[in-house]
Amino acid sequence: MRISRRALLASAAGAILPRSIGAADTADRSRMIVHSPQPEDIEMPLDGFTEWITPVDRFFVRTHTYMPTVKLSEWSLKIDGKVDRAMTITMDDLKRLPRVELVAVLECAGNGRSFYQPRVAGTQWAFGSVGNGRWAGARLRDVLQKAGVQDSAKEILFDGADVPLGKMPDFQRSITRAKALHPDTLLAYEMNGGPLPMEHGFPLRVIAPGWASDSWVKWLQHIEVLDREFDGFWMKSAYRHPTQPVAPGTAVDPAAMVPVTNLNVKSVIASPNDWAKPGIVRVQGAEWSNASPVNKVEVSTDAGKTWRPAKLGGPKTQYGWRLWQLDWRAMQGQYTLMARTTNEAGQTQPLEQAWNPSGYLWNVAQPRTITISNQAPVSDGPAGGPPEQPPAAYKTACFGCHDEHMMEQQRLSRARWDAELNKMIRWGAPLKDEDRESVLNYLSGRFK
Ligand code: HEC
Ligand SMILES: Nc1nc2c(c(=O)[nH]1)N[C@H]1C(S)=C(S)[C@@H](COP(=O)(O)O)O[C@H]1N2
Ligand SMILES: [Mo]
Repeated sequence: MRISRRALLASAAGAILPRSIGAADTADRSRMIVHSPQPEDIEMPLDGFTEWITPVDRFFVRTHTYMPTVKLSEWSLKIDGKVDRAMTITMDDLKRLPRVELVAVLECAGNGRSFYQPRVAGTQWAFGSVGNGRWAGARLRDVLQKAGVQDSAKEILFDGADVPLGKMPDFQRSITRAKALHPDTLLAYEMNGGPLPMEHGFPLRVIAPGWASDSWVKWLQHIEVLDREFDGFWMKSAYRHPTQPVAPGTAVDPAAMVPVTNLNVKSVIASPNDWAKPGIVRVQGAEWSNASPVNKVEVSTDAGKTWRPAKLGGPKTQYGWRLWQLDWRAMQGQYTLMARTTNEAGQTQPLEQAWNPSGYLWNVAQPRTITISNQAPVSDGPAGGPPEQPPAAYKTACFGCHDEHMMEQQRLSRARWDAELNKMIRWGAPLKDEDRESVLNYLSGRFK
């Protein structure tokens, strides 16, 4: 593919950051929070939680590497592995299968990562690496049945057309046989009534409703049926979380953790954000869950001492989110607002967040401080003095694949920066041993 040569060049030379790889995308960045322009990680701001279906130009984007350019005329889907008939199918073949449409929440496992203490490395999402989409496509089950899944099948492995940077492992993800054969697991070619936009996986992506979106592989071009657990990096090292409580800040052996699957029950307050005028204040937001629909949200304006049910809106669907609102008579003062959701299975948001090493599945009923006054409070400007001069080695070693957005958003201890340097060197960052100390000093001094 065209991109691989450029990616190689970028990692070898540590040179210019390619600006426009892939097709133009439809997200309106001026209304989004940009964590990294390339690879592209952009977040929906809080007001997005007032719309039932998240429009494409407001939908968050998460990419581990540069977005590929996929031309439908050159695209096909290969299905092989433990099947009776390995095959390659086209979009026309897919569209001849029954078309299924459903509304489902797409949420990154790392949504809310920036709130974890101690901080962990990764995209520093606040609330908005989540959206509610309307997806349509063929059932994965129907495609797999065409190929004939053998009895030994255990996992289904997905690979997209995106090409890794440097020596970074290719983004490949597997799901269980049971999830793959579930009638709601789709291969979607449509989003919100139009063709799947490029940045959301054109021409085809996996829809694994109720599961975190790291399983919703984009730009899908290869499905392999495996008779074992897939042992690639993005299954065995990344996207794993502990099943037992762990002490905050501790390192946990990936072998002692399980892959992230189901989403947690969760709600977000869209508004008010931090200030409102006295009077009737509309508290509103969205709530969602996994395969068990949400059916209740309670709101507290006194830091959890008392709770009142909010009014639900937005149609009820199995996997989609619902909107909610409560009109609150607010007098001058400082308040702590919370919203707490429960699903039909009786799962409810915790009041304390358990910590995990990669900052996944944040879902605490999060206290939000709000000032009720006639005048907006003056906020403090950004803290910190003028930036230090970075060592020369930093520029050559660290700007071949992405710019400083990646570093800037992190707030890490020296030990965590050290681990991050190891990861980037493994992926191909050209950092010489003798320059390591100065780069580590810079990063841990500046982004702490
Ligand atoms: C070979 C390409 C490449 C080079 C060179 C590189 N990075 Fe990265 N880096 C990446 C990619 C790709 C990501 C995004 C990974 C993802 O989204 O999962 C990333 C992400 C990051 C992140 C975000 C946290 C994370 O682990 O995803 C940090 C911090 C970072 N890089 C720091 C650095 C530093 C410091 C250097 C120089 C020592 C560097 N990078 C050099 C490819 C590179
Ligand atoms: N091929 C491919 N699929 C992918 C990814 C990726 O980097 N490459 N990122 C995954 C992750 S971690 C998330 S959160 C979602 C983001 O989907 P979106 O960009 O459509 O919002 O896509 C998933 N599918
Ligand atoms: Mo994600």
